[in-house]
Amino acid sequence: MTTLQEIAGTLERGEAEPLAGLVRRALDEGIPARTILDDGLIAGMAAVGEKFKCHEIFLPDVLMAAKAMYAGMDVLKPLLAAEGAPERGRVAIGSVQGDLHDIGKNLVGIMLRGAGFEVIDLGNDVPPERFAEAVEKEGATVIGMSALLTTTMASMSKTVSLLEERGLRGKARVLVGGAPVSEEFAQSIGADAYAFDAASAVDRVKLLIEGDGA
Ligand code: B1M
Repeated sequence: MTTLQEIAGTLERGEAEPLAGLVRRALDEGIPARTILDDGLIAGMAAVGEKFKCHEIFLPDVLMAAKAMYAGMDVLKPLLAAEGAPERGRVAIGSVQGDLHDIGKNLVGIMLRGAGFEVIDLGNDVPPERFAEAVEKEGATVIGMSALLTTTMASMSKTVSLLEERGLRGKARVLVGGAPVSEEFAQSIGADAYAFDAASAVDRVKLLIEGDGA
């Protein structure tokens, strides 16, 4: 079994401490941080999701896996967020109202910071008003919303509408992402961009802030 497979399996079993050790071992073996993230941690979490869907495991198991995921991400964080880049713009990110899933959103934050953007992390279960406030009071020029539940995707649309009502669309661009979200959905609610994963979120934010992005 490769170290990456061991990482995925250990995450599935929710073993936080051994997982952190395995991630360190993978780094010592010269495996790049992004590969450990994608083919170890995220692969393990995808398997957790499948097993949860099929009722092979239950909510406490998923929580343990999430805890282990964070233990692994903590080791990788300094490597994913390479220091030293100048600040390039202010991005407010959050998991939308009703949504407590924050691992993907936090990854997006880590990658954006690493690329030199200032990130205001609004946390999870973020109502539309709070996103609007981040533009009005904190000067965010990009709003990044994450949703993992099909039921919470509607909150993205509500946020876009609220930004429009308050005349904030000219001040901040809107990026959306998360497993059930798609390019088509993003277009249907009038978002400016959709990103499939954290790395492409960085590319999209660069375009939104520095390019024409439309
Ligand atoms: Co939940 N959960 N969960 N869960 N959970 C899912 C999402 C689910 C697909 C599992 C399943 O059935 N297979 C399912 C949703 C079904 C649906 O609506 N389509 C589900 C459910 C049903 C639930 C509950 C309702 C369960 C219950 O209570 N009965 C409940 C809801 C709670 C709530 O939010 N109100 C619930 C609870 C939980 C836990 C709290 C136990 C835990 C979350 C812990 C935490 O986040 N701190 C949890 C977890 C861990 C999952 C799974 C297993 C893994 C999610 C994850 O972190 N993936 C998930 C199954 C799955 O996704 N396969 C599942 C790893 C992460 C890196 O990926 O978040 O997709 P992801 O982020 C990706 C991309 O999506 C993208 O970048 C990241 C990769 O680089 N991305 C963005 C994400 N946000 C972005 C924003 C962007 C751009 C890209 O721009 C701003």
